[in-house]
Amino acid sequence: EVAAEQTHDIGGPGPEGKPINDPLVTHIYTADPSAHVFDGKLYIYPSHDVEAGIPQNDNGDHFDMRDYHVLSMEEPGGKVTDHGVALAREDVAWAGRQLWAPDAAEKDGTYYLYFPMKDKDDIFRIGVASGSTPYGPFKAEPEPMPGSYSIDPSVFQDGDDYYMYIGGIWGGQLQRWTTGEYNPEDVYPADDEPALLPKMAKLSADMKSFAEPLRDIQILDENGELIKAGDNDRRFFEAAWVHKYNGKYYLSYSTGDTHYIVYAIGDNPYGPFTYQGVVLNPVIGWTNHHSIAEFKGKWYLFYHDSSLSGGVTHLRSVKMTELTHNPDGTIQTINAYK
Ligand code: FUB
Repeated sequence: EVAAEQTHDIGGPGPEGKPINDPLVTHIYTADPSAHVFDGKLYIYPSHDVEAGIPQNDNGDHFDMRDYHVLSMEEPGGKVTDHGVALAREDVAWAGRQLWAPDAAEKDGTYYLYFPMKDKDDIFRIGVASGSTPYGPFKAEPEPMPGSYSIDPSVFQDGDDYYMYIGGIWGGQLQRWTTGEYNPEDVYPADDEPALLPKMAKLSADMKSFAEPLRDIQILDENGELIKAGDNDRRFFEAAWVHKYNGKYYLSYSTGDTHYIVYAIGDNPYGPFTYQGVVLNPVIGWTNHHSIAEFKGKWYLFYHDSSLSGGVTHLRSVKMTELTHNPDGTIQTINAYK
């Protein structure tokens, strides 16, 4: 079902102080765009932001989303189609609250939607749902992925292998899993200790579980040392995303409270990854969350900001803009505004 269609502008520059790029859609609020090309068409799997009337706090309770819509487009800058509700909270047996940043993958003609949500005990888990089209509807498995926790799943396909990356601190609860078991207390390293790291694992052949234990993804500085917890401009916060360019693996992520999207480069999907620099400078709104994908021969950054809602942090809109890899493999930093 086509709920809305809209054209948009991904070119710049806009007037002084205004966003360079238009929201991809304006009839709903959308965030955390995970982009993939399936059958030559671009599909975006965003969060669907709503005003739930919940006061803002550091746990992100105000991000109380209830369903997902999938967006698609045939051409960059072309018409955007909203395919309507692809999965709703009430269709998930283990549902508690807060449908946060999702991602999707395709294998053998089946499409998988991966989503973080709090279970009935208010613990974030990763769910999986599947369907026969890229835009759903998706049918959720009755239980979360075994052994899954925290938020922001993203799936990277490398040949025949699929890898899931997860994690987010603060409201994303990663700091409650430092022993491997859930601990309701928040345990953070000291500023001069290594930062908490995102986790990853290869997916099983049926795409519904981890094929191996989740492991840390090491993010190193220029001296080969793990980035420290107090290095807020560079340490991992949430929104891990992996893309491959010229045989190298790029891990990009949000630094959360310093509001950057940054990236690190490695030689394989497991890392280690060495920090390189900033992909996207801070945007309007607290969160910064992105994906990177190649579409029709060009690379794009998919991101969000809160410009459409006048700066309301939990009412965001997804956007896209071109991303450039330099000849040496580094990425040119993007400013969302003039
Ligand atoms: O959209 C809810 C949460 O906000 C996401 O899971 C985080 O990455 C942040 O964007």
